[in-house]
Amino acid sequence: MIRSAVTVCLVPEASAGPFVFHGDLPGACREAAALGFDAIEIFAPSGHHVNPHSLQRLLEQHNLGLAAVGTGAGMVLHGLSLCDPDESSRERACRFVKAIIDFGAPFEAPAIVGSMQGKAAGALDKQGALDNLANSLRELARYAAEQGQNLIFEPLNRYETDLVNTLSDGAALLDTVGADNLKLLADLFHMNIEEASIAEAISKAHGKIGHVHFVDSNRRAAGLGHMPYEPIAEALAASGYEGFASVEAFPLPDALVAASMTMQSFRRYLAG
Ligand code: LER
Ligand code: MN
Repeated sequence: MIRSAVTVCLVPEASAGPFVFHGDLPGACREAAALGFDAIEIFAPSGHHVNPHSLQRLLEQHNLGLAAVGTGAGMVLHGLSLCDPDESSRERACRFVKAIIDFGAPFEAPAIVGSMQGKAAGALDKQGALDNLANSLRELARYAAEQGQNLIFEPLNRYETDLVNTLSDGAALLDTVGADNLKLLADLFHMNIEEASIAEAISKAHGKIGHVHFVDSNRRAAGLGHMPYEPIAEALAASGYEGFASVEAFPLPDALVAASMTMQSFRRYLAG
């Protein structure tokens, strides 16, 4: 069974980012539960920002899970990346992600590595950057495995990284890293830009997908663009995907409409 989740951004510097709820964690949990979501996904400034006991109470109160925790604030706030040519900066990037793994683990919520993969961007040759990234991910996947957790790696579109743009690039990286608990994130927005066929890419990544960002072609809520959801849903079902479909979309026309549109599309295409 695929479960639904909705994103909550707690990073003021990312207030223009593609997250449904911003700033108010208790309010977001209340709305998410009222709309029937199973879980929230948090984008936090660090692994130390949210008090785990308060979060536990909040989630219990609303019967919600924690689907995943984003690590992108390491890049947005501190310019950290897991492919950095400087070893001590790379270590800082790994420490930042480890703190988020520690935060998520008691909630069984994996950390997501998206923009923290960094870019080669001329500073490094691409292979050198990919080697650094693979070494960082190997260390982080081992760290997550010690806590019984997956680590989620997200291919991003070409305007955000020059390293890993497609699920098949991601699958090749997973092979290099060689950790069973390292899984891919299929973000339908990035895939709409990069994949020849979103459904075929999902089918080929069979068994390797650990999380889905459920969104439309224009990064608005599912149903407000031209994403071909039927073949995508069929491909996810055929591959036995049982993780979260988490809405990472702009709060347009507002957060509540975006969240409830997504829930309608989730029920239409992915639930049951
Ligand atoms: C994060 O999940 C994402 O999709 C990225 O576009 C953020 O940079
Ligand atoms: Mn995403």
